[in-house]
Amino acid sequence: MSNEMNWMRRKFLQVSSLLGAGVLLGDAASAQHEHHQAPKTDKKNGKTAAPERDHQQALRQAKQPPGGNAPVITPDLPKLEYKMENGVKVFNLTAEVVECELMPKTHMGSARKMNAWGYNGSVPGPMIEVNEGDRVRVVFTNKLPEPTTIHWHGLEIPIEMDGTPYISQPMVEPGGMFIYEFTVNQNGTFFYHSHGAMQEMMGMIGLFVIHPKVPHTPRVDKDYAFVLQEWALLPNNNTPNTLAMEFNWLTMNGKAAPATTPLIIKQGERVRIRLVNLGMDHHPIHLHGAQFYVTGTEGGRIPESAWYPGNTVLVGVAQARDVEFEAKYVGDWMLHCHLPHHMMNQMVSMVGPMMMSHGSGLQTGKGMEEGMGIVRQGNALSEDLGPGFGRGMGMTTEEKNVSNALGAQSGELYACPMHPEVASDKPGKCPKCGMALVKKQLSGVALTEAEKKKAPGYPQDMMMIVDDDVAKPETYGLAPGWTASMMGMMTLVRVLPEDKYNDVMARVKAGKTERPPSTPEHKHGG
Ligand SMILES: [Cu+2]
Repeated sequence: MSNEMNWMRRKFLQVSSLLGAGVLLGDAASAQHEHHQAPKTDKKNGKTAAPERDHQQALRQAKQPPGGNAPVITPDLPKLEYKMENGVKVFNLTAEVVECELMPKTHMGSARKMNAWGYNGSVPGPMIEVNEGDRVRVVFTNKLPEPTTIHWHGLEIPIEMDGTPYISQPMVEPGGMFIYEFTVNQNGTFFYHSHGAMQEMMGMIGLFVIHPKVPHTPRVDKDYAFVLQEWALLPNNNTPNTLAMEFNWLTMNGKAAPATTPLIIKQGERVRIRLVNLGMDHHPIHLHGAQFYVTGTEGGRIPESAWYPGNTVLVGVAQARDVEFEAKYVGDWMLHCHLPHHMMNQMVSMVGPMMMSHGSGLQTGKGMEEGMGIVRQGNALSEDLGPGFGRGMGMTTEEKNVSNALGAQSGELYACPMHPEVASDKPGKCPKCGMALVKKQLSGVALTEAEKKKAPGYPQDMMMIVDDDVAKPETYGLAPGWTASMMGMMTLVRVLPEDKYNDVMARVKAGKTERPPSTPEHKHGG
């Protein structure tokens, strides 16, 4: 009994001291927050819209190299600004509901929007980038409808700052605040996240990158970071189903390919890519066209003697992996999770690739049995056993063709043996070297529709071409139809020769997107 009393008393003191340190300091910090980074809030529904992804972001970041290290570039994701106050880097972080867009509206369908939970109007949250030895203060506000905390994953900091509910701190109630403050004595790729499993699956994670005091060698020219996430979005429903065990939308920094923004690299540059995973699945991330070395984990830098080569790195749940390579070979190289279902959009059972709408909706909160795929009744083609969403969510969907690429490539292709970029649908000579063009591909119409249908499983029907709809300066010069092979947890590493690199970077700087003249203008992200 007296033990229990002691525990209660200790707990009370602990909580009240934390309240004193964190929650009650709110006013000044709150005013500063409003001034500092006011997210755009839609007064009608109280949701905060994700900030317009700025194509010049990478360039702005490049102007502020911290500690002599190459600044970290987070395509499609903002970086959290800070203010210096008496030698402390002060960040303001607000947990809130964020309406984000996995894919913009295309001519194939409406935008895929999602009501996720994130930080400062962003899912995942904005990157926090600091230097080893920094004193960091994060003024945290909770605008969610339920309590939360922030855990600093992998950081060796005092227990009071660890963000484990009740164990190290009281929950931060809706409308409440908490001040996290610590010195960072490590370096590497870390992250912050809510310490509630369901909140994590609603999107509550962000990158926390710490640069070393002395840059690692060999120095990298470009340093990128990605958060890998997965979402279960039921048809006609924009709220992630956190109970799901199967996921139909896979994102890198909050975007599903082909809406991910390609990495623009000059041939010869040394590149680091940091990958962080906090979901239900491990992701084997594969890079085309270059061998890399795994140079870091969630525990920081790996000694060079222990680096190992590869082209696929398994980024397990709650892990970080850094890979580095020299961009020797020109090309638009894919970087993607190699789980087959993670290189697709909307790929769950037979819902169908990228299908945007259905005749009838399905609410979240179906029974546990349906959600877990436990069959209760029915025959082989019943609602339970037939093609359905997830592991049999008790809902069937008629299979239908959604492709706009099937049979789109009719005719023949002729290319120059010396200049692979020269291609023509007619025989002729290369304008660059005068060599005769060689037939590379036969017509794709050799089989009749009737003949095709004899093959079991036809059509797989995975291709959708939406080049114009996702065009941005970084996609300039990609091969027509490139979006047909870009889906899910995927992006492009574009290694360009110097002249093309300069051209694309100038377009990025100018925010200039060139679309074919036939394309009707439309606003992205709207
Ligand atoms: Cu994956």
